[in-house]
Amino acid sequence: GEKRPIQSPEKGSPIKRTNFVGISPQKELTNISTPTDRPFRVSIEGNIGAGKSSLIQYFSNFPGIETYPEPIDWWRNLDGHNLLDLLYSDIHKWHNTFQMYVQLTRLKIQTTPPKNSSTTVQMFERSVQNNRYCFVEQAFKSGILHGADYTILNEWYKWAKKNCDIDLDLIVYLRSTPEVVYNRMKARRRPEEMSVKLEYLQELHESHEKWLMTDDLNLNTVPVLVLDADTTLEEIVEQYKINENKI
Ligand code: D5M
Ligand code: MG
Repeated sequence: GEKRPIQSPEKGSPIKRTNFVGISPQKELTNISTPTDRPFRVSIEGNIGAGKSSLIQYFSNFPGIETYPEPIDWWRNLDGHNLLDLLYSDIHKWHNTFQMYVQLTRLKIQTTPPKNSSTTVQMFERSVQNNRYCFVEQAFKSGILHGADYTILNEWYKWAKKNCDIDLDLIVYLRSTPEVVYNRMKARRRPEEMSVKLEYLQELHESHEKWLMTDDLNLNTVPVLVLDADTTLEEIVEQYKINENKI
């Protein structure tokens, strides 16, 4: 069920966690719990190019951890349709279509039972929650998504949250600077993303910040481990190791 930290901030005055690296102090002692009936669920969150896939890849070799990279190949080839390419070719036209499918694929993945009985951790690259509070929120705010589509997506989200077990136990936020990830994205040269502007990454950064760096319990009640993702993968992993014993 719902997990609540002891203190809830006054409405309208969210606590900013500035440059925080480590587990949210508000939630550290009260909020991290190990479920008994299923593996511990972690989602890796962060902007485009923050290093989520690399971190997931790194942990895929650990015993007991099952990793679930974003199913980007499903989005790129849905019965011959490249939804990611459509999205960036005309974002106003295709955003809602893209969300409908991304949401479905994330829901499928996040409700997947563990493949092995020895699995103790399921680690996801992004989440159903991410769709709702990052991409959908950003798109609505910036006028990409019509209010009707926004409302429908939110209704789907609310229904899924209530009727499917999509709870997360920990969010790892790879926190980055938009300019840094913009350069990484350009260097990665994924063809579909070549037209993506810095402003888009800035908006996504803001939606991540609002979702994960303020203590608005309407947006997030899952404990957040914040790592500085402007550094190299080695340094990110080092930060993860330092915090490992707290988890
Ligand atoms: O890359 C994943 C790519 O997929 C990137 O171009 C963002 C895009 N993406 C992922 N989820 C969404 C949603 N929900 N809406 C719109 N676009 C999305 P990565 O480098 O893993 O972030
Ligand atoms: Mg990725």
